[in-house]
Amino acid sequence: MDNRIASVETLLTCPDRNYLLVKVTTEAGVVGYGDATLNGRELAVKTVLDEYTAPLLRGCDSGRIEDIWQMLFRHTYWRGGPVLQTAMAGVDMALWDLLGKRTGLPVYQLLGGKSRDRIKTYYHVHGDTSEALIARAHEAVKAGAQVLRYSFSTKNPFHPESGRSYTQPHQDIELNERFEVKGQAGGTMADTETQIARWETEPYLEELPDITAALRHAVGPHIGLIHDIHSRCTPIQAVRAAKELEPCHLLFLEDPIEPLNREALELVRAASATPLATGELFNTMDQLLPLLQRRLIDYIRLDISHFGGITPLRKAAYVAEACGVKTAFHGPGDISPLAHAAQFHLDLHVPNFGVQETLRFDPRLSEVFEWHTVTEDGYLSFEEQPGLGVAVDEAAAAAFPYRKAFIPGHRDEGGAVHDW
Ligand code: KDG
Ligand code: MG
Repeated sequence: MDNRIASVETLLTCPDRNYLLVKVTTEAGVVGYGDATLNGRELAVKTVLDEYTAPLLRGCDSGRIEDIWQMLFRHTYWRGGPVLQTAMAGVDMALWDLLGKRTGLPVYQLLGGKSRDRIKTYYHVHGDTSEALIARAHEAVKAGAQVLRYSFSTKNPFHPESGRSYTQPHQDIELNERFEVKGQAGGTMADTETQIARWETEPYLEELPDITAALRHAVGPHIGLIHDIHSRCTPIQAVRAAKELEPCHLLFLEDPIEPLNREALELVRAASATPLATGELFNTMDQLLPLLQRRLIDYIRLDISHFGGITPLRKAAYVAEACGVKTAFHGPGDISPLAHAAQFHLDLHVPNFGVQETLRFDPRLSEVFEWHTVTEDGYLSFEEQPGLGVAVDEAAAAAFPYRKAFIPGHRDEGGAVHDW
């Protein structure tokens, strides 16, 4: 069989939101797919892939996955950053998918086999008020959820007439009896230009401890609770939040401060025993390594599409294992089912798996992607197939053309830019 790469192509599709897919085909006609979606900057990644990566890869041995990763990372000289790493991720996932299809094995088997039988997941619950949030949490727990990521809206003290108007990002869910979930990421897509919402952190910090305590009381001690501050605190505000949430025993507090201000995590760590998680904005190992070496976090929130693919994510998980840190890979709506599937394979394999964020995609996605997962009692399992196990219908993908969209932004009441 001729395993040399014949072509690397990109497919841009927008069934409900934009996804950029990479398709690698060998001379023997075997095809692999990967996800290269960078929400709000899809065309930049597409240009890298079409103009620079595809010509480099033609004729390479598709089985030399590590070597290709190293070549793409190091021969460009300009390495790292979300655009280049997302492009590499798409190729890397496609090559693992292709290897699985060539050998007839699921990717987790190629990685070294299972360390567990099923994957503990978490979904988002959101309420505009504490009561609404608790009602949502009860529904989720009744449907089998064991871990919940909660968010809420905060009263606007400057404009009380506007009600609860400071809202955190969330991808809330609709539940059915088997805890199959339905919904899409809230507030991650604006049509033609960046939409601006208002945000002030102090009013939110006033409400956070009481709402969390009420939620903990409502769901009892055995449901894992996760809260994502989404970079909205200064370091000292984050210290306050972590200390005040300590009695609520969170599974973890995510991105309490701006993730690239890594040094400041030390302050939060020193101040409280609230477990910490970060990493969804990291693209390369050098961003993560100091946090692991200094034991500043408990969970790594990297995601496969922005960290360069299966090859580096696996290494990051192994290094985390050596440091006693678990995985909680980022699983938002703005990466495609191919990326979620690739993470599920790693979740099954890595010994230090912690929990997996996930969602049920918009039903329109099932026209483009065919994959089979089941979640029962909060645990996900998927049907075994060679490769990643996600079939892509290219004609359906082409029927949903790209629509330019931007991630919304935030400004404070004085009009200054605020983290999202
Ligand atoms: O596009 C941004 C989303 O991926 C992000 O807001 C989701 O923070 C997120 C999470 O933890 O899922
Ligand atoms: Mg997050």
